[in-house]
Amino acid sequence: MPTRRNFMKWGLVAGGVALAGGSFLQSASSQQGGPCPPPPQPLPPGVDPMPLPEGLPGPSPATLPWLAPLPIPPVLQPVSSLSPAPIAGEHELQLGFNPSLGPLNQLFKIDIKPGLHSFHPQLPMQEIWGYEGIFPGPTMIAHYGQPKLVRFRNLLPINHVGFGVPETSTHNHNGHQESFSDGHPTTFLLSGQHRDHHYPIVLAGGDPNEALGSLWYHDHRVDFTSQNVYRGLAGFHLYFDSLDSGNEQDPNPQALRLPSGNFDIPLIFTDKAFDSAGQLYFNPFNFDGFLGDKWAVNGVIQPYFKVARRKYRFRLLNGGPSRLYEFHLSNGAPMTLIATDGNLLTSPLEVDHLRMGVAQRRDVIIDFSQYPIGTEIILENRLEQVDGRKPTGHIMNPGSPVLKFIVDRDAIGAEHDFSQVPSNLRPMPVMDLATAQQNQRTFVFNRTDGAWAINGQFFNGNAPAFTVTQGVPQIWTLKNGGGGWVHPIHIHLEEFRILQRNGGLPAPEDMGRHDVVLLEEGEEVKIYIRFRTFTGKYVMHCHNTLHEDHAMMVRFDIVP
Ligand SMILES: [Cu+2]
Repeated sequence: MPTRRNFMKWGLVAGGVALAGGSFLQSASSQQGGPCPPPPQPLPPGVDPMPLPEGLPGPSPATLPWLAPLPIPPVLQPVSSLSPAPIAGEHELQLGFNPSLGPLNQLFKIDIKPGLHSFHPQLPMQEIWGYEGIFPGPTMIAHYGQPKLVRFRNLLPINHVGFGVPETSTHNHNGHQESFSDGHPTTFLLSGQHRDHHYPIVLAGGDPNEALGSLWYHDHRVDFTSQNVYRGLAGFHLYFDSLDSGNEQDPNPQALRLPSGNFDIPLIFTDKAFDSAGQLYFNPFNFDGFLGDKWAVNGVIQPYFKVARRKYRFRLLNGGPSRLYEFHLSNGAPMTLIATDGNLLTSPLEVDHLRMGVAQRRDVIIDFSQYPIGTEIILENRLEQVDGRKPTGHIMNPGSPVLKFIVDRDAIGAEHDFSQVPSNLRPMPVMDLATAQQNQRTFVFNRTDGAWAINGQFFNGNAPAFTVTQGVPQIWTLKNGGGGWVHPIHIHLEEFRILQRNGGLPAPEDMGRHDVVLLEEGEEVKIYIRFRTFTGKYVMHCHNTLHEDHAMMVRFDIVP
């Protein structure tokens, strides 16, 4: 799908249309099914085969890949006190909650504020919005049995001009937490206000098999989520327990000892666009979805990451706003998938690609010990997509170069690899399907009157569309209402299991626990879910944040 504009773009970045065009044509002809396609050739530096997305005023300024290292967000540290003191009574479940500091009652503070950010050395430093003023925000770490309270303070400028609104509601995505602390879209903070979110870090149903892993937190302000998250309001929240303990030298015989510490790397992928002056560009009026033409990983465009010859755990997150990815390694090597939506599978799965809708997470192990020093491997996105509706169906090879791994040292001394990838990870919780069969609901996600609806209804945050009895197992059917759209559907408070996809069994990588399910064109899935521990208001919505902002969200209330 080359366009004149794309050839111009490649010419700009590669300094020669002939070089870029030749490489593209070779790979394009191989995709069209010749009898003996030539092997894919690596692209010259700076060349991206992805067509320019629709709806941008023009290509973003040229940037060379691999100029900047991959940033790793800092870990959020506790504070000794908060002033004014938190109010215990406003929290539903006060398990372990005690405003006086103790080892089980950690206090944290996050200021939501502007900060200066570099997306790339060839683009100007510019203002973003971030938790603690940085993007990605500081990584929060949680341990089961250690409840905590986080004070979110909105310090965004009240007189802000441009996309984004200085009003925020912070959602702990996939967290099992009370409604008050969930980040409901309509209970947002105005500039100058704060709100204390209590994260009890409890297991749903008290079941250790329900332990969570790779969560993230992001803005959820009704109607403006896409803009505020695009400006930078997103960060990781990683949960650990006695199995997935975050210590590859854990002496506990139950511990999985997955790669940990400096070898446990969160990666948030966000596609961005920039205007001719190099300033971040967004179009909130494209209700189909917004695509950028630059590949940012942890906030930096096409970074490199120097690795030791050992195993690493990567926690991949599609940070949106709208694009789907299909990640491959440029050398064709498999990756070991250990978790979907951050939740450990029963056993590892070898995969050669990762297809991810917005807000989905995939944890993989890559073992670099098999490669000599000097090896370079590129993580590519091969899924061609030119608009917010859906991918074109074309798998590019080679794909867009997103992140480069450079094997640059042996793993010796402090980097010695004590980690393992056990053949058994975490068992799945038991399902009560007999009861669930008697409690079924169907939701259709479709386009209505130029916006986005669920069962024909637009979002109303002020009243529940339906109620669900706490603890009762349910089967929900989620249907893509058609029209050629893809919807990544996210449910708050509890995870679900995919029972069926289009009437058949789910794929192996769908067999884990999820909080997002991708409904591709015409698809229908049946899921098993139940809502435990808390009551109150929660939401389900499309996580193409442009769809979410234009009403594809439903409030439901959990009742005793
Ligand atoms: Cu959608």
